[in-house]
Amino acid sequence: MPKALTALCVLLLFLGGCFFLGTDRDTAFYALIVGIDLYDDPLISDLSYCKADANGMRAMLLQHGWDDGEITLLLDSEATKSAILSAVESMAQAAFPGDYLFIFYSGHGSYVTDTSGDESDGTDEAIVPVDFDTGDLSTLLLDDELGSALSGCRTEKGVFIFDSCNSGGFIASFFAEGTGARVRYHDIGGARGTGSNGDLDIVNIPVMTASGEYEYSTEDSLLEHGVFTYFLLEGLTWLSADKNSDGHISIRELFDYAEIHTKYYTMRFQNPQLLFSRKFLDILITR
Ligand SMILES: [Ca+2]
Ligand SMILES: [Ca+2]
Ligand SMILES: [Ca+2]
Ligand SMILES: [Ca+2]
Repeated sequence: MPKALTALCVLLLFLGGCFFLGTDRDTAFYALIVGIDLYDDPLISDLSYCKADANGMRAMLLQHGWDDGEITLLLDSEATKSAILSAVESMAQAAFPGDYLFIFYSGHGSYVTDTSGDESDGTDEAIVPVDFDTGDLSTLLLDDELGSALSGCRTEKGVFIFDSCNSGGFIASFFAEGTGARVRYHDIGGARGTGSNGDLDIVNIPVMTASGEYEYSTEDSLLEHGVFTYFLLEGLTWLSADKNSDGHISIRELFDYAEIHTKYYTMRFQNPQLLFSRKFLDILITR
């Protein structure tokens, strides 16, 4: 089913910089992994595989050399708006230049009318924390708020991954400026889709989203995961995404692998998006 709310829709997955350069002993690693299946508000449909996504991503980090102490895991009732924001702020403040930040979110996503004027399409995209109250839209976690939590962050290394509906709106519209053609890459400081508004490019850390700005992100009972996350995990587990066969998986390799499989599996219902900084596109995801 789509990870969507009624008028609002969400599937969001922050899956980020998994693994990193093993040769840099001084690099500190910070991961935040969030998965929400069971929502407090009875008006919100529960999801089935977001915790599986989060647990799968945690296992993948551990397999690739992360230490448990480097990973903050928030599942279901733990994943309140304040807990998520505080974890993001803590990571952003603790990281020194060159440190690695990994954020992964799987859960509902949504959008609401933009009241701050930062969105050319008039809607802010959001993730839906477990304590979201359908009677109070301020309990959503807006892309603006995530951007603020990252402000002052001193590192540009890592990756953020969102497996949630409308998550492409954290980056930009997937329609190219001028031609209107669909795009999948958005270059910080270069060519990108329309509607880019600086929500998450406040730092230069790459962002992967499971779907475009106006799309659902889906989970699947055969895969027992969000579709995009399933293919991310597959690409990492068997190093299937290692296109140049160097034994490591770069952000570009991982995105390309999950993107093409997600598009085929969903018959182009879902079009993943990547925001990248050219100088960091080939940062390794595997340590
Ligand atoms: Ca928007
Ligand atoms: Ca915004
Ligand atoms: Ca936005
Ligand atoms: Ca490679």
